[in-house]
Amino acid sequence: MGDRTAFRTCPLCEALCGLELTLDGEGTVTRVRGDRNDPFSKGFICPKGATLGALDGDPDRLTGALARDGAGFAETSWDEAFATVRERLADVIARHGKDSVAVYLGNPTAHSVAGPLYISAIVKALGTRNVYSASTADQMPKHVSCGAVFGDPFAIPVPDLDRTDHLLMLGANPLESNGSLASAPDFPGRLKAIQARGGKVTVIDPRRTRTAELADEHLFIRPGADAYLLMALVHVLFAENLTSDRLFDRVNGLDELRALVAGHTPERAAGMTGIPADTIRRTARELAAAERAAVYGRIGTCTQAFGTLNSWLVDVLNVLTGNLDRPGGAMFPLRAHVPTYRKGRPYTTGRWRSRVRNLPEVSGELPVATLADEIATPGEGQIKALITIGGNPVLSAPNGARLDELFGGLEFMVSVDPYLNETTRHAHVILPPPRPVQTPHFDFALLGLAVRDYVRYSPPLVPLPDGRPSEAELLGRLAVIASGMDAGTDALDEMIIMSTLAKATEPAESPVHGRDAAELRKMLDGETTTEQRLDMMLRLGPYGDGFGADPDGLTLTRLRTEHPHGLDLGALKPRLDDVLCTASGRIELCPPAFAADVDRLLAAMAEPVPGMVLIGRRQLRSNNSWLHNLPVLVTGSNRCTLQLNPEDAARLGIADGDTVRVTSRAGEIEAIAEPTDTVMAGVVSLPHGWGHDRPGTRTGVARAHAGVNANAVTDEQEIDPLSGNAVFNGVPVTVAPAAAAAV
Ligand SMILES: Nc1nc2c(c(=O)[nH]1)N[C@H]1C(S)=C(S)[C@@H](COP(=O)(O)OP(=O)(O)OC[C@H]3O[C@@H](n4cnc5c(=O)[nH]c(N)nc54)[C@H](O)[C@@H]3O)O[C@H]1N2
Ligand SMILES: Nc1nc2c(c(=O)[nH]1)N[C@H]1C(S)=C(S)[C@@H](COP(=O)(O)OP(=O)(O)OC[C@H]3O[C@@H](n4cnc5c(=O)[nH]c(N)nc54)[C@H](O)[C@@H]3O)O[C@H]1N2
Ligand code: SF4
Ligand SMILES: [Mo]
Repeated sequence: MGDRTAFRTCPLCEALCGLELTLDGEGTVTRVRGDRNDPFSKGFICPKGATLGALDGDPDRLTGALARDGAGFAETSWDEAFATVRERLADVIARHGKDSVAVYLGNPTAHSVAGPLYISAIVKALGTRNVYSASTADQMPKHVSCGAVFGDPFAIPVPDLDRTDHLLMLGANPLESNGSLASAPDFPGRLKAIQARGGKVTVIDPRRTRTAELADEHLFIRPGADAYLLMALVHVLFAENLTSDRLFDRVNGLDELRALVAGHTPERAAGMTGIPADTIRRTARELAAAERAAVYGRIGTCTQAFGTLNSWLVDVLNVLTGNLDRPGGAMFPLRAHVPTYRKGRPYTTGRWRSRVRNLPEVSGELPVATLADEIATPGEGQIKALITIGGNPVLSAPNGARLDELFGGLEFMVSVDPYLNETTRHAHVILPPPRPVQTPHFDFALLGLAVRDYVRYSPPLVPLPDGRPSEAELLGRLAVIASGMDAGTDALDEMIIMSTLAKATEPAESPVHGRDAAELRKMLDGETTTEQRLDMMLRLGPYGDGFGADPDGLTLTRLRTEHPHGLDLGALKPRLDDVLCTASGRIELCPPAFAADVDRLLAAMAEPVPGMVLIGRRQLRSNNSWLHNLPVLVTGSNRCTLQLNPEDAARLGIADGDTVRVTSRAGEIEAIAEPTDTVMAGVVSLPHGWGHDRPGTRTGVARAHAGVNANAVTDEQEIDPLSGNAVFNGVPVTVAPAAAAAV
């Protein structure tokens, strides 16, 4: 067999780029290019996507199940691996109860097909309250704010990049990250297009990033101070009568909000943010004056002590300027795979609390910042066993170094992960998913955040070897084991399909209202039950065929055969009525819990300002902790250095390339210094996801470019209390030359 060309979505980040792959007769990827026929990405590709072949063929990728064997690991059969998991989990639960088993879900579980389809089944079957994920190290503040303001934690407005004239962007660096909570292939190109049509891009960031350099204006901000700036912008809109009443008949809390921001003048914010009061006033005026404007805040605004206030105030600005839910503003994408006839119930948090620190539950999980406490603290409900799925919390969680110590003492740990890395080295059983080209791809989570309505399905390109479970089968099997049943993933899928169809026949607005679920079941198409579930979701969705109700509507087969490069479903459409599901049916502009948290913001003004704070930094040719094993990605600018302002370097006696010691409440690390005026004075920046020098891993390239673990100094005791989110930005540290510190 000769070479062949195949197409699929890149699974690596949130940008949803279409890829064109060349595979040889053995199924090895020999070339990767952008898919020029993808209507959304139009051929765009980044250096990471271009290495998908290297990732797919990485010789360190695990090819079979591993079981702990003394100090190391040995390959074991899949059946034996699952039997061990079944036995050991049952044993821990029998002795310590359900809450003694914790689950940690990492970032790739939000990108995979298997994650969104089986995680809730696993969690439900375990019946544990100890559910943790990378979401509380990332975007949880946005879920909590959208949950309160719009009623739905997934109703996250995205900037309508292609039609806006004015983008105010805080804590985001899409030139490196390629965008987040706003899926936009070629984000950089879309920013340049705003400028080309005469619009303005403003970036607020403690670093002059590549995005800031591209922008028309960049304002340095002291880390963690965004809420002061945002409050002041709202203040100016009210004080100068710059608000638009376009949405005022849809909102509650306008007067409360006006009163809340009354004292938050630009002068007050200037002291905290380092941005002059005049500049804040001008920024508010420009935002209000722009015909079509969007405010967009990302991880820099979430992973800090006031993450929820920031996330909320970003949308407050979009509402007050009349830009929410209109073209060129901030809009709600319409997902092809989620029915619109079913409204959610209003969102609440705190339905239960964590055992040790009494932190509220959010979206069914507890903050990853308290995972270590729950493992370390004896008593009823103490975590004794852990399931990790696509996560590397030793390098990604706040004070991951503490987890690194604690994981070694767990009675049982099982990891679903393709690598033997810093986290999975503690597991007793590792269940590796197959290669990317052997795996189907559908962006359940990200399609709801895309800046155009769009859908694409990527079937597996290479068949699985006999007996090798897909990731769906791995996770399905874990769910079945957790529930104590003795069945396969197919049986679980069958139950889920039948109950979903039965429920879908009930609402009067449903396209299959009153129909027979068993008949609908027979109509489902797909080579696996995973594909049949996807077919079901698409057919019940807003563009779906409604199982024949709309003969021209979408089915999985139609998507696959007629739109192998993806289907563009048009620019974002106003859909506030569909989305709003607060108890009042209105936009809650001033939720009481958020207003109350402003007291904390005021109190923080009286606290001493730390002399030096740590922030993070993403790099184009990296992806959190797990692309460092690809030789082409760990060279050049992709380096784990501690950036600091030359003024600070001079004051501390630190020269370029010196080893410096960074100390915080949580820990201490040594890193190589890189003075640069792109970082504001008083701030140091270290990328996360490095620190590949732990013993017992099987990632040779990463080990040779180990770097240091930034999360050995971030502090798990600091959180944003409303969301429980980790604080990675604004961590107080001291920095000194390593030699001097040693004396
Ligand atoms: N190449 C690459 N791409 C990635 C990833 C990766 O690791 N590498 N990770 C992926 C993931 S998991 C995510 S969540 C996304 C994140 O995507 P982005 O949100 O775009 O992430 P960053 O590039 O880290 O940009 C955050 C910016 O916030 C700034 N910042 C830090 N503290 C503050 C602050 O207090 N206030 C303000 N206003 N800004 C602050 C930082 O200097 C940084 O420039 O990227 C995804 N894409
Ligand atoms: N200091 C600091 N820390 C941070 C951040 C920061 O900005 N600063 N960012 C935070 C953010 S935004 C995030 S999202 C988290 C990420 O936190 P995590 O998700 O815990 O960390 P990752 O490094 O993304 O680890 C991904 C793991 O999934 C595995 N994997 C890759 N592909 C697959 C797959 O297809 N299936 C399965 N089952 N596993 C797979 C990889 O081998 C790796 O072990 O880190 C957070 N940590
Ligand atoms: S931008 Fe993201 S989705 Fe696009 S090629 Fe790069 S890693 Fe893949
Ligand atoms: Mo993330």
